[in-house]
Order: sequence, then structure tokens, then C-alpha cells
Amino acid sequence: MDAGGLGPFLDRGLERVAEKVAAGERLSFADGTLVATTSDLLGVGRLANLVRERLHGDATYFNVNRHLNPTNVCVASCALCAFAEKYGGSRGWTYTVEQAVEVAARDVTEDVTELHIVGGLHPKLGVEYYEALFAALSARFPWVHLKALTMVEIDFLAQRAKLPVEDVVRRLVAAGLGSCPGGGAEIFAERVRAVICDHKTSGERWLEIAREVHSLGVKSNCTMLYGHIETAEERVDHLVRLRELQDETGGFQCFIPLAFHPANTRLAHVAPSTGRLDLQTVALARLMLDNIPHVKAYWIMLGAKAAQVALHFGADDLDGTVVDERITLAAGGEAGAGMARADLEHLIREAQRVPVERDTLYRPVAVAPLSAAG
Ligand code: V47
Repeated sequence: MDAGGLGPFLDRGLERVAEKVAAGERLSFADGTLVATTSDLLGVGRLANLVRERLHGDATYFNVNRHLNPTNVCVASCALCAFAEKYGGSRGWTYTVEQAVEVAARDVTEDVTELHIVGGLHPKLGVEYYEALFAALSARFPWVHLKALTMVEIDFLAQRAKLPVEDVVRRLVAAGLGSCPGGGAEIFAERVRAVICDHKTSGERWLEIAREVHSLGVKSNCTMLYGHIETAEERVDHLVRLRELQDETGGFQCFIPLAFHPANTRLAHVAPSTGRLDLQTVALARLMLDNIPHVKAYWIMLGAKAAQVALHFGADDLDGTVVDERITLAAGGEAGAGMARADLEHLIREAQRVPVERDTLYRPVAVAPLSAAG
């Protein structure tokens, strides 16, 4: 077998996957399981890289963004999370709208194109708070896209207000919401959710809300939290469910695999993910998600070096400068301070790829040339 001209493989089983990849055919659940479990890491990397280059050539996307977490107070108490604090707890913060705008203003220069806004499920903050926040941020930084609120937060706001999701999303869009980040998806399998994020929005519900958000013309991203108690089959199942929804809506722009960080969580006994698992998961995602345009190597969670290598294992995006990231930081991450645009570009060029600054909707950003003074 010539495996679509892509062989040879250390794992001969990959030859049937290679033939499908060469022919542009969709991979099955069984193919995904093989890709997720084979010891032929470089083999799956080669296949994922082929798909990545078919879609994007050498282009590697990044943006200039800042995170903003209006509150870490949360009614949920997920074992996976080191960020949340109970209402009234000593580690909690909740910004007024004015304070949130001032925190954002510390770093929102004219280069920043995106605010990534997520937070806890605060028992006292309703839709009105987020409407006021988005309106105030849009008024102060009209050039900045607000990528805000996960499906879990939208679900919470709708239930709290006893309003249909549609009404909540329409109100938030009217106030300035531009698109939604992909967090909170974790792993859809209920067996896993019962341990890592019990009492949170179910996997089914997360997908239902994403369907509703997309039907209102709002784009979103999607994620998968891996490297804790899930099996390879549960990872593949998660990706297949995202792929099915994307067939229906086309609303996902980007998939982001999130490496679980155990420190300071109730799962602190779990070993952190390894380079092999990180790269194989990026490759698995690129190969399974044939209908989602972008796969992000989120450098904050992978570390800059593994993220750079991931650009040859299926990823075409590094996320951004990410100033003031707090969720990974709370769980032992080391990158809370962000990265300068020049350093991101250097990482990409050093990987023999071509940096393309994008906005949240993946439109290239025209960067003003450095002025030749005089
Ligand atoms: O929703 C929480 C996960 C997510 C931990 O859409 C953890 O462009 C690892 O969703 N270890 C937040 N992960 C991050 C996120 C994201 C990041 C970058 C870009 C985008 C995008 C989305 O991180 C949470 C949760 O799924 N998370 N705790 C932890 N201990």
C-alpha cells in the first residue's frame, strides 16, 4: 500500500488513515482512536501537518489581545478549576463596570484588537451587568472586539433571569458582544464531567447553546480540556460531537485544545500533560475537525516552545499577546504576563512559518509600517 503517497509509517495501521487524508476523506471514530493512541507520533504529525498546510500554507495567525476577568466569584465548584472563589470568600474579586474598564485601560493601547472576557458564575451579576460592561467597554475602546462569555456563562445568565438564551444573546450583542470564546466545554462525556465539573452545564447543553449562538449569527470558538481522567475514546467522542455541530451551523472559527494544569485544583494529584500528549492532541484535532478552519496552539497552556513545535503538528494559530491571563496562572501556569508581539512573530518565523496578525474574526490586520522619521 502506498498510503496515498504519504508512507511509510512506523505504525502500519496509519496507512489507512493516510489514504483518507490524501483523498480528503473524513476520518471515522475508529480512525481517531488510532490517531490518539498510536506510538507513531511523527506519523500523525506528518498527516496533520499536511492538512494544516493544505488549509493555510505557512501562514500562522496571532492577535494582539488582553484578557479581562470581571469576577472570579462562582457558584460552581469544579474540581478542575483553581481560579474560582465562593461568594464572600477572601480570594474573590468582582469589579464594578467602572473598575473593569479601568483594569482594561491599563493595557488597551491602539494595537489591541480583542478583549477576551470571561469569569465566574456570580450569583448577583445578571444580564444587566454584562450589558452595561460591554456598552462601557465599547464606548471607551470602539476599535476593540469583545470576545466574551462562554456557553456556560450564557446558560447561567439565561437561567438566572429565566429568559430564553436567544433573548440574552440578542441583548448582549446589542450592547457590544462580538463573538464568544470556546471555554467551558471541558470533555462532553458525562462520566468525566461528573468528576471534573459536576453541576456545571452538561455537554449536551453546551452544544445546544452553541447551536443557538451560531443561529443568531454570532461566531464562537470551541475547546477541549485534556490530560486529566479522560480516555482517548472520550477525547475522540468530544471532537466528533463538535464536528457534527459544525456540520449544522458552521459557526466555530477555531478549536483550542487546553492542557489541564493540576496545581491548586482538587485534581492536584493528576500528573501534568506531557509533550507527547500535547502534540498528539493538536494533531488529532487537526485530523478529526475537517470542518473547523483553525486549530490554536494556545502558548499560555502549552508553553511557548511546545506551541512553536505544534505549528508543525497541525496548529496554525498561537492565540495572542494575552496580557493578564489568570485562569492558567491560578493552576500553576507560568505565563500570566503575556508576550510582546515581536516575540510572538519571532517564535513563528523561527518555526519557518509566516506570521499573520489577525483580528478575532481572522481578518488580517494591516500593521502600520514603522514611520521613517524625518
Ligand atoms: O473554560 C479551567 C479551562 C478555559 C483549568 O476561545 C483549565 O479563543 C487547564 O477557554 N487547567 C479557559 N485549563 C481558557 C479558554 C480559552 C483560552 C484561549 C483562547 C480561547 C478562545 C479560549 O480553561 C476554561 C476551562 O475550560 N480551564 N481550569 C486548569 N486548571
